[in-house]
Amino acid sequence: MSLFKNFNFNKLKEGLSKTRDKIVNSITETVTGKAVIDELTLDQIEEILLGSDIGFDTTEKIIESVKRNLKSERDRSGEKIIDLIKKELTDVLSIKNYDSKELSLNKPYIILIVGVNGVGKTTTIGKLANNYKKIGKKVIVGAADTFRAAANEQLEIWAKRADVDIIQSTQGTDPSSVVFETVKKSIDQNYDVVLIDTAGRLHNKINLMSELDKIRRVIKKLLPEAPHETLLIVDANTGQNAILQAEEFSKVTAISGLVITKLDGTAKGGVVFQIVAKQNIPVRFIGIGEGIDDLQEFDSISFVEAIFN
Ligand SMILES: Nc1nc2c(ncn2[C@@H]2O[C@H](COP(=O)(O)OP(=O)(O)O)[C@@H](O)[C@H]2O)c(=O)[nH]1
Ligand SMILES: [Mg+2]
Repeated sequence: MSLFKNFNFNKLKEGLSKTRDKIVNSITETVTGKAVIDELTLDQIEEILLGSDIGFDTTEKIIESVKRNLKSERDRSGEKIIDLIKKELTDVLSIKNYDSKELSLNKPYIILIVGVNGVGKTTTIGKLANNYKKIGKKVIVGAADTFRAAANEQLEIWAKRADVDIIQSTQGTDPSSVVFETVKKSIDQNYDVVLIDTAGRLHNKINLMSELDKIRRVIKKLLPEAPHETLLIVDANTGQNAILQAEEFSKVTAISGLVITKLDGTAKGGVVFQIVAKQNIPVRFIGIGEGIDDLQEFDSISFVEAIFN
């Protein structure tokens, strides 16, 4: 069940149009008019899937399943093949997602946002703040990206747009002091949701690890069960790099969910399947535009439908 009220299937479909061109339209062309799918057609489908960022493992799973079904089923039409592909893709994404009860059971509910520079962390926080605010939550954001000078200002703009509170910082401040202040205030003043922005420096793994460790320790000192979610933000446009980032971040800290941004206007949406299959981390939200309302809760069935529809 969705928590936010902004789900818009048409917008999702529109955002995924280039991904659809790459995956579905090519497959449809290949199978159209074929009453029976032969080996050659299967090879062509495999080639299309391999070129579509969904990854080798998922492609092989799909091809195996299609072969199995071709043997046993009477219906060997192109349509049937598309259905099988959709089913396999949905399966990949259907790993345990988050339980919406958690939000009401934990107050304040702390969400830590991590990811490399430019992937959309601050923007995602603005969009999330807006969504939580709209469902009646008292929200505060913490500007713990103290690395870039403009980071605080950017988050401040988003906080104003979403009409939520912010703990600001100046460049060079210890991020964990900002985190402490934010979480402390959220406890003292009865906030529901806390969103923490962080700096995304992956150039030095040791640094990143110790910084994220310190942030987590500070949060846990105040709230032992928090952070309730640690979301890794990745930019779909970066394709294989997004997969590497998920790998690297998983090594340095526990990631509870993914946010995949910039799915609008990229043909690399297939990367969503590859990241989930490789890291076994659920996708929580997807970004489909730069506007405040362009973040949706992720749902595997609608996502696959939107690609194929
Ligand atoms: N098209 C599109 N742009 C996005 C999306 N999310 C973020 N952006 C853009 O990505 C750029 C970097 O975002 P920012 O939040 O500053 O990234 P950060 O460095 O990780 O905090 C900005 O220009 C955002 O408008 C999205 O879902 N779609
Ligand atoms: Mg930022």
